[in-house]
Formats: sequence, C-alpha cells, structure tokens
Amino acid sequence: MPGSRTSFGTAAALAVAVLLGVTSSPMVAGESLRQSHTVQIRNLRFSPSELVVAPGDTVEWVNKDLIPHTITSDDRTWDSERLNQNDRWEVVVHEGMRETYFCRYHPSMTGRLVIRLRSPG
Ligand SMILES: [Cu+2]
Repeated sequence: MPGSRTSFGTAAALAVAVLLGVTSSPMVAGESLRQSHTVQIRNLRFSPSELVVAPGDTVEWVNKDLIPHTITSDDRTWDSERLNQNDRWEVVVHEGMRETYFCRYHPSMTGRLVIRLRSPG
C-alpha cells in the first residue's frame, strides 16, 4: 500500500535526522500520520460514499447542495445536525466508532467510513 511506504520513508528520514543530531520535532512525524479527508455532498449523494480512514484522521463533510442535509451515524452517536449549503462539519475518527451513516432528511443517502489501523511504519 503506497501510504505505508510513505510512512516508512518519513520514519526512516526522521531516524536518520535524529542520528545526525539534527533538531527536529517528533510531533511533525506523528502529525503527518493523521490524514484529513473531505466528503462532498452533492446531488443527494455523499462523495466518496465509502472512505478508508484511520483513528486520529479528520473527516470533513461539505454540503454543496442547495438543500440541507445531516451526517448521522446509524447508531446516532455522532451527528452533524442540519448542514445548510456550503456548511462544513468534521469529525475525528476513533477506533470503535460507528462506520455507517446517513442523512436524516433523506435516509436513502448513505455513506461509510472504513476504519483501518494505519501502521506507524
Ligand atoms: Cu440529505
């Protein structure tokens, strides 16, 4: 998986920097493992409707429709409430959270976060 290679490369580069005594914040490497994702809501669809994420990642939804929508997990544990046109809402992914979600106003609109652990490299 390309992501794993990149993560390993970053970790390796950091390890080399540390060996060389180069001042570098380990937080930078840690932060780089946390990815940001955007899901657009357009024409009554979530795009992408299925998104692979890892715990610690941020997922942001933006409503590009004229009509309001919600992003609501199937078990209602996370819910954006009403999002009007161009409103944004984000959630930080955590292990064990419900992956499947829908829009309360249009229950045929569904999406899924596929949560996978990402190797630190
Ligand atoms: Cu909707």
